[in-house]
Amino acid sequence: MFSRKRTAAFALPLLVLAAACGKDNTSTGSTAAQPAALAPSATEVPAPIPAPAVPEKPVQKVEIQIASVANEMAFDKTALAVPAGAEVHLVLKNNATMSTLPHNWVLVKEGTEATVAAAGLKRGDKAGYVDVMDRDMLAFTPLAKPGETTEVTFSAPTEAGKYPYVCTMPGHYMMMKGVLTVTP
Ligand SMILES: [Cu+2]
Repeated sequence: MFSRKRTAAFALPLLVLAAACGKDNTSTGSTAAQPAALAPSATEVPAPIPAPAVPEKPVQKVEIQIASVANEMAFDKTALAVPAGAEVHLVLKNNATMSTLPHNWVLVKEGTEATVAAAGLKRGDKAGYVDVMDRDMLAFTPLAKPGETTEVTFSAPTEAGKYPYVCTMPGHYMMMKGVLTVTP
C-alpha cells in the first residue's frame, strides 16, 4: 500500500513534465515547418541525371618484347608488368648463336619454378620442355632455336601479384628468369 502511494506521488510530477515537453515540441514543430516552406524552390533544382551504366572495362592489350642475352642463359628483361586480366602478346627473340641454346618463356605461379621445370624436363624436347597439363604453368611459348622468334598470347592473371617466368630448357630455369608483376 505504502509503496503504491509513493509511485503515484512520483508519477504526477512526471506527467507535468511530459506535458511541458509536449508544449515545447509543438512550438519547435512550427519553426521546423520553415524549411518545409523552402521545399518548392528545392524542387526547382533539376533532378540529377542518372549516371550512364558503366560499360564493361575493355580488355587491355599489352605487347611485350623480350629476348635472350647473347649466348647467356638470361632474359634481357628480368621485370615485366601488365594490368590484371590484360590480353598479353609476348614475343621472345632468341639471340643465341650456339645451337645448344634454345629457349622458351614460361609464366608460373610463385614458388613453382622448379616443379614446372622438372615436369617440363620429363616431357622432353619434343614437348618443348613444358607439361601442358601442369596447372602451375600460366603461359608458355614454344622453344625458339638460336636466331629464332617465338610468341604467345595469353590472358594475364586476374589476381594482382608477382608471377615468376623462367626458361624451362634443362638447366636454365635457375638463371634464366624474371618476374612479371600483375597490377590491379
Ligand atoms: Cu633458356
